[in-house]
Amino acid sequence: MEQCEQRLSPLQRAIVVIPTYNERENITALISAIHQVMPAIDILVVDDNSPDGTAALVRSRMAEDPQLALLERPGKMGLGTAYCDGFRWALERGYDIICQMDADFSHNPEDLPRLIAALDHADVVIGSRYVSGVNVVNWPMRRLLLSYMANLYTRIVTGMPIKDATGGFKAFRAEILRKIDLGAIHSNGYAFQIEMNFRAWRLGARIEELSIVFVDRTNGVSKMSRTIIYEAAWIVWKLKLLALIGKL
Ligand SMILES: Nc1nc2c(ncn2[C@@H]2O[C@H](COP(=O)(O)OP(=O)(O)OP(=O)(O)O)[C@@H](O)[C@H]2O)c(=O)[nH]1
Ligand SMILES: [Mg+2]
Repeated sequence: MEQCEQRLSPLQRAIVVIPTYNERENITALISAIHQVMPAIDILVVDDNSPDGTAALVRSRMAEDPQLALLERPGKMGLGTAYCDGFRWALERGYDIICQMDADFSHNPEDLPRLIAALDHADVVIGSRYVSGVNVVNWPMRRLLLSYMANLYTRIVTGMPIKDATGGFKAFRAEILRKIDLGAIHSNGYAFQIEMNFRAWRLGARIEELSIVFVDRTNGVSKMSRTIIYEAAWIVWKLKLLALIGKL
C-alpha cells in the first residue's frame, strides 16, 4: 500500500469512479475504506437518482470530504453511460489515472493500489477473477458458470486475449480513455465492460490482468437481469462486425 502511494507521484492525480443505484447500505462504508487504503485518491460517485437516497448520503458526506464528488443523473440510465459520464467528468478535470469499481464491496478497495501500480507498464489493468483459477466467493454455481462461459464465449468470438472481460474492477491511464470514443458506447452491464476492453484492445492498449478475489454482495439488491445477459451475447458479434468493416 505504502509502495503504491509512492508510485502515485505528486504529479499524478487519480480518481475512482463508482456508479450507484440503491447502494445506501454500502456507499459510505466503501468511501471510508477507499480513503483508508489510498488517502491520495479522489472519489466520484455517479448516482442515477436512487430511490433509496444514496445521493443524499453522499452529498452530506461531501461537506466534510473535499476528495469526494457526486454526479447526479435524473433517473436509472444504465451502468455504461454512468461510467462514460464519470470518465468524461474525470478527463475534463485532468486526472491521469481513472479507476472504476462497484459500490457493493464485491471489489476489495485493498486491491486498488496494486491495480494502479500496474499502470506503470500497462494502459488498462483489469482486476481479474479468472487469471489464476476461479476467484469468486459466494456466487451460486449457476451464476459462476454463466460468468465463466460468457468470458469463454467472448474470448472465442472476439479473439481478445482476456480471461475476465466482464469484470468491473479496472484502472485506466487517462490517455487511453481519451482515445476511446465514449460517445459511441451505448452498452450496459457486462456488455459495457466487454466493449471498453475491445475498443482499448483495438487501439493497441497494453492490457494487464491482475488476480483479485470477487465477493458477492451481502447488502443491497442485485440488478442482474436477462437483458444484461442478452446484451452481452449480442455485443461481441456487433464489435467483431464493426472491427471487420473497419469501423473499430
Ligand atoms: N449509476 C448507475 N449505477 C448502476 C446502474 N446499474 C447498476 N449500477 C451500479 O453498478 C455497480 C454494479 O452493479 P451490480 O448491481 O452490483 O451488478 P452485478 O455485480 O453484476 O450484480 P449484483 O452484485 O448481483 O447486483 C453497482 O455499484 C450498482 O449500484 C445504473 O443504471 N446506474
Ligand atoms: Mg455487484
